[in-house]
Amino acid sequence: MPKGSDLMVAALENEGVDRIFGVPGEENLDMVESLRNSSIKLVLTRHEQSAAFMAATYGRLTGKPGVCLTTLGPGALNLTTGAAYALLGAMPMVMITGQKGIMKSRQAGFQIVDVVTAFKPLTKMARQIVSTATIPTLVRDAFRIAMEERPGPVLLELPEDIAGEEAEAIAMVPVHPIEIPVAHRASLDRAADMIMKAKRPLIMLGAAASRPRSTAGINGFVRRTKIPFFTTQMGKGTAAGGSNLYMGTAALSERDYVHEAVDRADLIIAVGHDTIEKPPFIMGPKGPQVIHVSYTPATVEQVYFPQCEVVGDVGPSLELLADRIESRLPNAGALLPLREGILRSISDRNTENRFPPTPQRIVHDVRQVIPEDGIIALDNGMYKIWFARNYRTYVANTVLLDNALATMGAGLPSAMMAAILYPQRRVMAVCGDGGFMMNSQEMETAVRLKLNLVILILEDSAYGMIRWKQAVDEFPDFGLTFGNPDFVKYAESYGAKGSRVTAADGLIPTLEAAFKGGGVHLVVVPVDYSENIRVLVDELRAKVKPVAEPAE
Ligand SMILES: Cc1ncc(C[n+]2csc(CCOP(=O)(O)OP(=O)(O)O)c2C)c(N)n1
Ligand SMILES: [Mg+2]
Repeated sequence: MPKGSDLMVAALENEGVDRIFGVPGEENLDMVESLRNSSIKLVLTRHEQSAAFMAATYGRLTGKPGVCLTTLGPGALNLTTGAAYALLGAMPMVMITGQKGIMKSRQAGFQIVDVVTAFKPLTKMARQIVSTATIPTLVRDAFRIAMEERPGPVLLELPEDIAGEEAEAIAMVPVHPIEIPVAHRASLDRAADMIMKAKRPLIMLGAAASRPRSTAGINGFVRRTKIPFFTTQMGKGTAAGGSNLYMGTAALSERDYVHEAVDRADLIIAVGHDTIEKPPFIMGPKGPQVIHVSYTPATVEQVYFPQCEVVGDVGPSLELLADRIESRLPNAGALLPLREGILRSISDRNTENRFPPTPQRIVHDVRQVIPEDGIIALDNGMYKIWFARNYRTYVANTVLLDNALATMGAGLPSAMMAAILYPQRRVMAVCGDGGFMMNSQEMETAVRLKLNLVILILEDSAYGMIRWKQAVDEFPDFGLTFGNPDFVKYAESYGAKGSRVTAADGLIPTLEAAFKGGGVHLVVVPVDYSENIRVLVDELRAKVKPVAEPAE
């Protein structure tokens, strides 16, 4: 006779789950035993937070929920940041947590936290499983909810007595494909009319444009309309940035070079914009009109209130929109003359030979060693603005960054997930010395899994981004510096390799050798952050007043 945990694992197999990330506790032991007898691999991590970051990244990259597993109380609560990461970032994820038995209580209140309630504001659904009979339907529902637009995390709590209880063999709920409806004809006609009347149209590609299902239709729309485009931080790569229509990425909310185009546009077609991102531009009473094209209606904010909405499956809806306007847009390229100036300003001084290198030089050098389909996964720190702004992308989802929760600590786990999914591609985690140390213990997991992965650490011995903001706000320099371990020895102690860059022209050969050598290789490079003030404050302030805002 099957037990509850067997049904749970069968239901996960029914969903096509191949891996579960996590740290089991004694309340999960039935589940672990059922997994041992299944086709699903249990991938142990060294902290539940990284299990959640990995599962969420699986969801982000595949469109199907990633799954993570923890025990009750302390283990479950370690998932909170990962849940918020998936919720804000719209990444499908299923979390399975243990709990003490619910039919008898022989340990009183020991370790018991109301996990389901704690996760209500961090999930699309959080439910306790109270009977084995409901497992197949609850799991099916959990996966549907996690996946459907707007995607996000769900939590199922499996108490240990339900997991261990003998159960009737119950049939699984078959999985079938679900198509998303295409936008209504009236909204397409209205949008087409606005675009044909626009004098200076511009496309913006936002976070939802990066969904694996959207990218083909978006590329077609850009190619057929020939309207120039810019991206948000999380929309990078959705249409080939190598194209001659790419105008830049909005890493700041205003007054960066890309905003020269934004400010002059009279119409912005915002494809997949999700207002969880730090605003890529600020709408005002006088600014450009906005057409919101996405899977779900716009969220109206003080800074975003579109005048027209095209709601439906983004790729096919854009195809229908392109059918209406292709070859009927005499002004499509009106903003293109600004392109060269914007891109030139951004690549300014990116081969300068000073040591320690500037962020611009580091971005430039990283691009040299990452092929077009290679993936970089950024943690959160000052360098994220530089990479978002300066790093050109050619393929969707090749820059994994978090401009939603913007949490530190996700860089390494998200890179590890990418390395698992794409073993043939070069994958690099880019971390600050602060953010890396928040989940550096996962080096052991990466080594154990025999991943090919380069970890680049930018060392300034400080929480540099906050130190920058402190200086911008004219506070004295205080309280934001720290010491670091010897990163090379630290890597070696995990059985990884480690290298330190010691000259301006040393980064490219060190990274190249690290990729060629294979395995897990940590490369540490000191960074000269004086450019943060020179470019992102002084230069942009001189260009247009007042000062630029930091990214979070
Ligand atoms: C978990 C978490 N804690 C704090 C912050 C606030 N924060 C944003 S960037 C940053 C500093 C990052 O330092 P580091 O990783 O060394 O990168 P750097 O800016 O120095 O390049 C901090 C503390 C955050 N975003 N996430
Ligand atoms: Mg730092």
